[in-house]
Amino acid sequence: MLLGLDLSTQSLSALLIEPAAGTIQAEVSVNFGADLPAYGSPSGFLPGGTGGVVHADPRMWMDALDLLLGRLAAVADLSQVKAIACSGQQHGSLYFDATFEERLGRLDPAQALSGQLAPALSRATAPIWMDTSTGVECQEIAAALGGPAEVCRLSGSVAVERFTGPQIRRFFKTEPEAYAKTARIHLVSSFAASMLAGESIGIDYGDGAGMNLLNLHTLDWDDALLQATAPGLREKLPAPVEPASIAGTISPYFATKYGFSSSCRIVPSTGDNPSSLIGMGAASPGTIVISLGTSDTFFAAMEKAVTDPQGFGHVFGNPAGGFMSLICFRNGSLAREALRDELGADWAAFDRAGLALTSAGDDGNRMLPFYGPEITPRRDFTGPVRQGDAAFQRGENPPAQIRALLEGQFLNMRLHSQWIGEKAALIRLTGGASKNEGIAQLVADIFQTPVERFAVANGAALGAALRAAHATGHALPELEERFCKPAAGSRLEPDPSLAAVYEQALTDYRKLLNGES
Ligand code: ADP
Ligand code: XUL
Repeated sequence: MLLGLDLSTQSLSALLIEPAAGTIQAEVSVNFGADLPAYGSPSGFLPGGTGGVVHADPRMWMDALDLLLGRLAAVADLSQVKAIACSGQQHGSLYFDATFEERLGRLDPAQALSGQLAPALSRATAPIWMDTSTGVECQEIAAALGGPAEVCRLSGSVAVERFTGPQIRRFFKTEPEAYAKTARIHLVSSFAASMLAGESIGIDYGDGAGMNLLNLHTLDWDDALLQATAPGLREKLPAPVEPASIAGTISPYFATKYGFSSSCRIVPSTGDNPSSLIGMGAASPGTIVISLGTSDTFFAAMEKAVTDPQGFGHVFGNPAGGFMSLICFRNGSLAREALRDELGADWAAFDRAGLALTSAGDDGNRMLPFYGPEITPRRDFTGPVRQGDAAFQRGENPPAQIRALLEGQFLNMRLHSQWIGEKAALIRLTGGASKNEGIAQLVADIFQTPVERFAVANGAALGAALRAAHATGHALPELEERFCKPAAGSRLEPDPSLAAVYEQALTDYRKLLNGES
């Protein structure tokens, strides 16, 4: 059996698979808010941060690992686990002093992880991906490199507030003494693997590319980026590692405490989006994954590594080799819910029957579908921008508002993914809104690409389990064949008669966004 763990924003989950049979043997999870209330983090982070600061308590993640493996050991024989891989929320970082490695190496199974590792924290809390406090640091890093385009060319992304490099720079500037005491910096994902291995494990090219520090051409830390970020940084970072490799063997702590075999292997971790790419069966170019969650994300394996000249999209290492694109849209379900509540409507109004009240491209009613600041495109919207007939512009005619919002969202996604320059054969849709048939059909029509939906809810944990299997000798195409199946009857074909309508709508949308109409 192979084990995949996903340390995400709100929970830590485990998925145990039997690769030859293609079966999921066990699935357990720990919810940070509900299971570990003492950390005062109902949504997985410490509330009340000011100036864009969003941090989490790393001790909560340590306790969660003990709790999770205790639950898993109660339902499965962990001595049968050949290898473990982890996935983690991207960009978040943990800071440890010089005692960390030694503490990791002599963990006592009679005690909890948190009591033994927390004393090594040189920064009590960990900034996570929701943190937007580093605008100044992003500008400083870009300036040091001669502009944002150079940061993007080297690292695959312009300097971004949530990315780890700008976060490290802010720590160095605001707490120089604590930074100087820091001997080891981990990402959430590499920290999870390091606990399991009892030694620091390297950072893979998938999650490493979310730091503005990894040079995508050399797949090593980039000296110019390191220097622009903070002094002495190379020594504090674990080395970048090939994702499909064996990084270590399980620590005696976990073998003794939870019954793992002492030969169980630890595979390098990756970020939750790269991991989902594998879990959604999209490891090879040609399949796009669109996740309709709180925010919407778009990602796909890339044929060739190109970067977004506008600086909104990102390029990460693909854990299966090569590269992947990732584009985040902040106003996903957030905006759909805002309009639903504004109109006093329900999700049925966003589904097939509701959308059937209007027609595609509805008489030129267009909307820039943003209820607050957006990151793609990066702009401080304060509410939707409407263009169309008078009633529509006044916010009347609910069916037209809903269609314009949804069309605006997916036209915006199509427009801002054009830099990738590849036509996909298939879209795999996941996340809460993907069960909505009307929305799924709209995605198929606007992209003129078939859409499939998935049965497995936790693509990141499944991706981790498949990576553990891949790294221990199972072929990825066969694993995908067995595990990455669309839900029966979930495939939707695009309506070819709408191709021209949405081509025109895309042109109109672009003009509205650029203020040309
Ligand atoms: P998260 O990003 O928190 O993991 P999920 O992928 O679980 O989010 O998606 C949850 C969201 O899905 C809800 O907040 C809700 O807006 C949306 N949602 C749920 N059901 C529907 C539906 N039938 N139609 C459209 N959106 C839906
Ligand atoms: C990606 C990002 C988020 C986190 C959430 O850039 O910030 O998707 O990975 O888990």
